Formats: sequence, C-alpha cells, structure tokens
Amino acid sequence: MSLANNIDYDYLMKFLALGDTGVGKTSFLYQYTDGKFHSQFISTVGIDFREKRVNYTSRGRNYRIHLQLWDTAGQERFRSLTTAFYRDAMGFLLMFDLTNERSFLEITNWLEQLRMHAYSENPDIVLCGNKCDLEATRVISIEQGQALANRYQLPYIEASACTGLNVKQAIELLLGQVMERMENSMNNPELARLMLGASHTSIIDRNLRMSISAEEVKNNEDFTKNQCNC
Ligand SMILES: Nc1nc2c(ncn2[C@@H]2O[C@H](COP(=O)(O)OP(=O)(O)O)[C@@H](O)[C@H]2O)c(=O)[nH]1
Ligand SMILES: [Mg+2]
Repeated sequence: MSLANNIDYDYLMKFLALGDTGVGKTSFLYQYTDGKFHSQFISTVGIDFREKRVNYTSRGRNYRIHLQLWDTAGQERFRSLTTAFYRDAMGFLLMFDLTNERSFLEITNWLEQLRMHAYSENPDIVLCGNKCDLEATRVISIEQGQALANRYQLPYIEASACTGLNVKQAIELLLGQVMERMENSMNNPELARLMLGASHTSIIDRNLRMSISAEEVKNNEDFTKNQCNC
C-alpha cells in the first residue's frame, strides 16, 4: 500500500526524474529513499514512484512533506512519455550522465518537452550531473554543466547515485524551490490545484495507467552495463 494513503502530512509533493535512459534516475531515487546502490540494477520495471517523508522548515514553520518521486518505467528510451506523466509534477529533477556527452546534449530537448507539458511554462527544475564518482571517464566538466544551467537559469548540482554524494542535497534543493514558490504564490491557481487536489485515488489510477506492460518490457529490454567501481 502506498505510504501516501496515511494522510498525516501537510503536503503531498510529486517530483519527476527525467533524462536519457542510463543516466542513473532509478539508482538515484533508490539511493535517496533507501540509502542503497544496486550495481546490478534493474531497468525500471513496475515501479513508477518511490516515496519518502521529509520535514521542511521555513519562516519558523515546520511542514511535513510526503514526497513522491516519480520514475519513468523505461519509457524514456522510446520518447513516449505521455503528457499525463508530466502534468501533475510540481518539480523536476533533470538528469544527465557526466560520462556521457549525448545525455548532456539531450538536456535541451528534455527541457523543451518539460516546458511544453508541465503545469507551468516555467516550473521548478534542478539540473543534475550524475555519476561524479566516475572521475576517470568524465567527459562533461563542472564548468560545462554550470554553463548549461546558467543558460536556462537552473540550479546545478553534481551527484553520485553510487556513493550517495549530493543525492539528498539535490532533492532538498528542488524541495526548497517548490516550497518557496508555493509560499510566495499562494494565489497561483495552477500550483494550488496541484498542491491541494492530489488525492491518492488519482495517484493510484495514474500509476496503473503509467505502468509499462510486462510484455513491452520483455520486448525492449536493454540493460545498461553497470559502470560503478565503488
Ligand atoms: N558509477 C556510477 N554508476 C551509476 C550511477 N548511477 C547509476 N549508475 C549505473 O548506471 C546504469 C544506469 O542506471 P539506472 O539507474 O538504471 O539509469 P536510468 O535508466 O536513468 O534509470 C546502471 O548500471 C547503474 O548501476 C552513479 O552515480 N555512478
Ligand atoms: Mg530507470
């Protein structure tokens, strides 16, 4: 049963991890919620989101947040994410692999998609360069990552789903942004709709709709080679 069914929180917040297949989205979310890295991971089968409770304090008030971190169930490799997938997310973790130039170049396309489908044209996004533990095979420098982030006015963070470095910080950065926006725009109708209208029934329905069928997974399996040395 979803943790979200237990409604002892102030806000249910849905974040979405985006980026090319293989950049480490599933590993990253798993590291965040469970504190573990599985080197033999898994293409994302059947798990559409991970959950975690966090506290957020601002202006002397403490908020209990139920974080729902949505993962793509492998569909990103077919560029077939539906509009519905983006629509309810309040924040986006946009990820590339520091050892893979193509995933970095694709960020612009992901941003385009995201802005087209998100609840706002200017949603909260954190750009994350993952796999910073692989220093020897890194092809994107911190300066390049930062320059891309500056171009789109996004915060930038480098992280490792493998060692756990900056994983929590990246999510907290995004949470801080979304909370700040919310506190500063209580009369933003779109955000208010997302914050208040999220019932767990709709989450479960959506979860079902998003699930990739076992058959589809079987036909399209291309496990990314494990590269972690840690
Ligand atoms: N060295 C290293 N490997 C990682 C890291 N994150 C993910 N990987 C590996 O990269 C591959 C793809 O990861 P996965 O989480 O499935 O990527 P996804 O397709 O974006 O969900 C897997 O073999 C992971 O073990 C990381 O931070 N460091
Ligand atoms: Mg995945």
